[in-house]
Amino acid sequence: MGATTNAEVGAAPRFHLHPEVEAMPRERLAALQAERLRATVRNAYANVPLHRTRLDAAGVKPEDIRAAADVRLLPFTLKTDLRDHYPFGMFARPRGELARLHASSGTTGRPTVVGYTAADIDAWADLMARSLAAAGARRGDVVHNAYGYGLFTGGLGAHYGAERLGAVVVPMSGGATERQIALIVDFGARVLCATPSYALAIAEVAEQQGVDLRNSALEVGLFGAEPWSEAMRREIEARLGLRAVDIYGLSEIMGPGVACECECQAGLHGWEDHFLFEVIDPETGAPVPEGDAGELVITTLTKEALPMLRYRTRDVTKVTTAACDCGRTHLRILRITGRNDDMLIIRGVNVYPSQVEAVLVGLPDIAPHYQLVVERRGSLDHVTVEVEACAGLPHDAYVPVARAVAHHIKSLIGITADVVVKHPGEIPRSQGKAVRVRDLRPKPG
Ligand code: DLL
Repeated sequence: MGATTNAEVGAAPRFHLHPEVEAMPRERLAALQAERLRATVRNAYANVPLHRTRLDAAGVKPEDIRAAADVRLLPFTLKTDLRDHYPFGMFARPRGELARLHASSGTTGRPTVVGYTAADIDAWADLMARSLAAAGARRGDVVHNAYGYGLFTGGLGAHYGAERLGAVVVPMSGGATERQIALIVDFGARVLCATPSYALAIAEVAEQQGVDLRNSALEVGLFGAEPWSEAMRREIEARLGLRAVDIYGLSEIMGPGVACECECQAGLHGWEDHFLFEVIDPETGAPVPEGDAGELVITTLTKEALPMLRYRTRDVTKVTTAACDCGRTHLRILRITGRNDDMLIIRGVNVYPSQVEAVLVGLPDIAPHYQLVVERRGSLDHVTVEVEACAGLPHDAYVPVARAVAHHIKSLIGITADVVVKHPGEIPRSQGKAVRVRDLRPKPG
């Protein structure tokens, strides 16, 4: 298993679950988008007062939408719009016509609440099944689902998708890591769904227990819900003996399965028959040229209960429409570097936690667990990078290792950071989304 199996899977013929849409010529995809965009704007205009007011102010009527590019006529929607219209003010269907609600707690104030009709849940299951298949999952596979079940969209999103694919789902949720490992082995899971940080925590506990998951049936992992680096991908692949695939989504738009990597692992196919993707300059709102970094903006094309017009995700990425070796025609979102709001500015240098991760993972003597502590010293922001010693590293090596790590960070990212080496196990492990930044700066206002 392990590396050999990965090679075999990589050589397998590229399987498309929905071949007629996944390989649709881009001109036909654009025509489908135009038609669905018009219907979405019609739904939003007729049923959501906020959208109607904004569209009227912009002088745009649903009939004005003739091409996919006309999305640029539409006003943006922000996360604060959902909060301001808590709980159901942005829904285009009355409560009695909904099949499900999800919510995310957020760090401040009211949660963000999202709703789905039965048809929305059905489309989501299809897209998650398509994503699982693109990653290499197949009918009959045992899918161990360690995404949290509950208001978070990860657990139920992956669950319905795996069932739709015809896989056998183990609805494990996060936590009870030792039990997870036993069940992965005993049930012969071929597919693992988890956040990348939790996947690493599973690998670590397995190693401590003397269980070599590289010898298990695991071959494919769908990891997402938080930013992670290529270095982290290699680390997880080496320690779990599987192909680690990146999966993206957000509850405001649907949940997991908005975009997913295929077996080529060369960027996440954004499913353009259901969503319209743009990348904009966050300052001006203007589109950036293809391949340039900017903020991802997503418009839903089929959602009934919660149509979203040009939702500002705050996620920073690049996209490409270049052909992929898998034969899918849908554009690829390159790895999400981080969120606008997670970006730190250290002495004028913009830094995302995932960039620090890329430097840390794979360095000798330290384990791939870390946290950034940000403080205000005088008028400047200062960052301390807390890393963890590998088991067995002698104490008198901690200071020289810290110095070496600081040197790598300075030379590769260009920032000066204090580095503190903690004892093995001292950095908190996540069961879901990892907390990468402890921000001790005074809150504005
Ligand atoms: O995290 C949905 C999800 C569940 C995606 C399971 C993938 C797997 P939210 O809790 O609403 O939804 O958080 C969405 O998480 O705007 C990104 O900032 C971040 N995020 C999600 N996937 C990725 C990824 C789920 N692959 C927010 N890479 C998004 C980087 C990601 N960031």
